[in-house]
Amino acid sequence: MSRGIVSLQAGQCGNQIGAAFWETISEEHGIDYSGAYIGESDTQLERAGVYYSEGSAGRYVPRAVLLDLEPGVVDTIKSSKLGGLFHPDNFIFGQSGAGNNWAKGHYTEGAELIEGVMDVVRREAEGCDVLQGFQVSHSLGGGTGSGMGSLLVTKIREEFPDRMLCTYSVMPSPKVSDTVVEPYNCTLSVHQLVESADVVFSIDNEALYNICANTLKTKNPEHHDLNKLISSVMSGVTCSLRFPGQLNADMRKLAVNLIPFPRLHFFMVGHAPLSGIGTEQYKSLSIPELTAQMFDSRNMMADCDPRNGRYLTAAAYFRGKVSTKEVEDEMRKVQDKHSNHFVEWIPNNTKTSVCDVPPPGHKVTATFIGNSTTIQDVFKRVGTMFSAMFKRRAFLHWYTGEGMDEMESPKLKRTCKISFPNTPSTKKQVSKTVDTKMRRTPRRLRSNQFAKVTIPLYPHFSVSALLTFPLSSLLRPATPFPSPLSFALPLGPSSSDTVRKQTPSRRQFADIDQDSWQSTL
Ligand SMILES: Nc1nc2c(ncn2[C@@H]2O[C@H](COP(=O)(O)OP(=O)(O)OP(=O)(O)O)[C@@H](O)[C@H]2O)c(=O)[nH]1
Ligand SMILES: [Mg+2]
Repeated sequence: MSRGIVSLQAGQCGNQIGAAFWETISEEHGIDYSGAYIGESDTQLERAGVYYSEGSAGRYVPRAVLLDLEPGVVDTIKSSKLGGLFHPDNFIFGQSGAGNNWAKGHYTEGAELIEGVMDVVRREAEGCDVLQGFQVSHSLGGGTGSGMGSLLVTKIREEFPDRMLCTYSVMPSPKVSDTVVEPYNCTLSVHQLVESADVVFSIDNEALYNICANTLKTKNPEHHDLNKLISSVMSGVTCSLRFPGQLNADMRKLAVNLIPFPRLHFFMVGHAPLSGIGTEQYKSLSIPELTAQMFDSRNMMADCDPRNGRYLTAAAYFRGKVSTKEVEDEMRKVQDKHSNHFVEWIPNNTKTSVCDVPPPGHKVTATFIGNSTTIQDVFKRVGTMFSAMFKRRAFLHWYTGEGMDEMESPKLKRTCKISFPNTPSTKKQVSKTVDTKMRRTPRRLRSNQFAKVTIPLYPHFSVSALLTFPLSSLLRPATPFPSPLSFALPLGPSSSDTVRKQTPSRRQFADIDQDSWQSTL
């Protein structure tokens, strides 16, 4: 009897990383593009039921739901070699798109499509012998994956409150995308994920880009290159659900062991080995080497350095024929050597899992999951860009046009939600809650609804780094909402600065980031 997982992929990014994931695991389970089993080992099928349902004539069908608000990407997957693998009824798409607007994905266009999606989700969930949970892949920067993806997460949470819900959420980076409203979309989504998801694997496009460019020496990395990294992590994280092993973990065990407080469930992930083209054979793949690589900040798929904070908890998933004892000894050694990077108030805070089956083409690999206080650096990066625009109310009309109130909020309050027992000096605050009044559209949605923008705040061990988001800018806009005239002649000290702020570019993001970051400090 399999403990099934239903996989959902929303928007362009979600569908593209979802497709890469299914391609990777189908190869691992010996399932070809028509759903037929062509493998050679019983272990490939033993737990295939976790991700695949069995169709007629022994056909394996991914328990996947593919959704988007525009047909393009879903059509591309349908007509690709992988297209025949999926159930034709599980492709759900709209026509209009969300146009990078979270509000369209969450409240208007997405809300119209969501019931159709939930019908398919229910059918897939009922088809499992025992439902273990859900995984959602999406980006936080666009309109569909972030807006509709987070709506989906909320709906699933309502309908299946006791099932595990984890997301693979791609954080935006100006290095990969030049969509200016991404910080808004990302912030609004994170707020939903704090409340509704059990586990969020925070995959940062900035870090993926750096890995491709610096470690793998890929010239001009593209989505395809980033997605290969993501799919290897997704495959690593899920391997012990999919294959029998010596030391096993499931979604709930992972969550129980890694999440000391419910809102602190944003994990950074890493993978080893990562080697540049043609250099693999020069590297030793011993357990110590793999472990060292796995903990290396350059292998982390979040653009932050774990040495600047502390791990609350961590997990390592080894794949291949390795000795459990050697792995555990090595993990203990790392922990002893770098004890100052692990909080001391959670004894034995690393979890190890060993799965015998390596990914094709490798003898041994390792995937790392860390619940580190430094994940706040990623939020901080997005938050800095958010507040730079928000204080000028830039682009807000796109959101208010969909019925959201412009996040004006004179009486925002900060709430300390969790207190950390026995935490060193800075235990006083770990979360901030900002109540933000947002009125939905009276046409299609409830009016006068209140939503909270709630951002997790990780306990950090230097007082200056307590801020996760520079939310102060969200609390009270620095300038009044600009009039049409001031839009035409925007605010700003010099005319060149004005022009620069009117036409945001990648370069400008970098400037804004640095300036505001310095002023935050
Ligand atoms: N890693 C990765 N990131 C992607 C990919 N496609 C898009 N992105 C990122 O996702 C963000 C844009 O979101 P999309 O997924 O394209 O948007 P969407 O969810 O389809 O929403 P709309 O198109 O706005 O309706 C940007 O930050 C992109 O850099 C991909 O294949 N891989
Ligand atoms: Mg799209």
